[in-house]
Amino acid sequence: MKKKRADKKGIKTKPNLNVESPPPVSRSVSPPLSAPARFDVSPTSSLVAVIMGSQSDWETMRHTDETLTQFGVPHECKVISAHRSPSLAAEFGSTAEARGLEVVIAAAGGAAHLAGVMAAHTTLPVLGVPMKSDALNGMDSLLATVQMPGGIPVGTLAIGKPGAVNAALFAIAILANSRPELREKLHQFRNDQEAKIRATKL
Ligand code: RP5
Repeated sequence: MKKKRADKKGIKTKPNLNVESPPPVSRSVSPPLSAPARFDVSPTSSLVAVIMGSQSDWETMRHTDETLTQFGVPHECKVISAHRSPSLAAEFGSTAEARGLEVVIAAAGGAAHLAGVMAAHTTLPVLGVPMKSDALNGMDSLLATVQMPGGIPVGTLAIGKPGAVNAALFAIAILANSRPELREKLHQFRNDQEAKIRATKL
């Protein structure tokens, strides 16, 4: 229970609430942080979008680009940051399906929220690639990407280059469900891989 204030003689007193309020401060209402500009929703020939939080991620994500190119999968690569360009991220995610994309691959490092933000805005399959960060070797990126709340899935791949390559192969496997020619290329890829292992002499 709260005790009432008491003066030095022990007589209980009420707090003085008659304090003059300070003069009103003039306020102006600021415009929104970033005015939403509509993303170009015109259809794309790309089946896969490869997006990354920074240009510094390209050194890793070029392996996704190269793998998709190797399989002849039409794709587009863009820098979109969940934190530095939040409106663009929301626009890209929410228009991805209407543009004709079928898979989104999203790479980010550190507080890596890009894949999660994409998944929040689209029901297309979203594959997350955690970048190997300087500070924590990619553990931060991995946990930020993989620990999604139930209901908003992100398929998270390995940290760095293996994840970048596998994100492309996973996207191709998804597309191959309705494209026999891609299924055939995937089988050939696996066979070539095995042949190399069998032929390895130490
Ligand atoms: C993330 O922050 C990016 O995905 C990148 O991995 C990391 C560092 O970005 P930069 O400071 O190199 O632009 O958003």
